[in-house]
Amino acid sequence: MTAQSERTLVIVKPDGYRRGLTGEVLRRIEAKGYVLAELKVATPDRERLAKHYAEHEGKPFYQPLLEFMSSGPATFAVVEGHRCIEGFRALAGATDPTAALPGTIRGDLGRDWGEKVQANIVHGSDSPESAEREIGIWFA
Ligand code: DAT
Ligand code: MG
Repeated sequence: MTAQSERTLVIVKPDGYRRGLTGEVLRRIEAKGYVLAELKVATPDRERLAKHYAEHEGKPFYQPLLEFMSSGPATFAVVEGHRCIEGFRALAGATDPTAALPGTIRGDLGRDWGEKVQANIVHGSDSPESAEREIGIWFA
């Protein structure tokens, strides 16, 4: 990692993996000019998901979120590049895939399936502190 660089954790969630959208998401990350530093496929376990989503504990969508996230394989990537945290969040689009703008991953590829949780294809860290914390959870 260069001095100018930054790292973020990207997850192609189980809905994205099941729909065969992993390649499309990774393509957009690379087309933007970011680098894939680490990559793996794994089914997220409840213990690490609880750490990852600790900020949402107690919210109405928390249990459905853990249920959904542990429902099958996901792709984990450490993405690198100057301002990639903000940049990937822009590529991903708004949390609600129905409202997410066309041109974004969630806006182009996601929708509301009427479930209790937003199945919105991707996760991206929201700050340098979150990124290092989350990379530590999934790439320990
Ligand atoms: P983001 O993934 O855009 O950073 P977040 O951190 O607020 O959003 O929430 C984590 C995930 O939880 C999100 O990707 C989908 C789900 N979620 C968030 N808010 C929700 C809501 N109001 N209803 C259902 N699911 C929600
Ligand atoms: Mg978040």
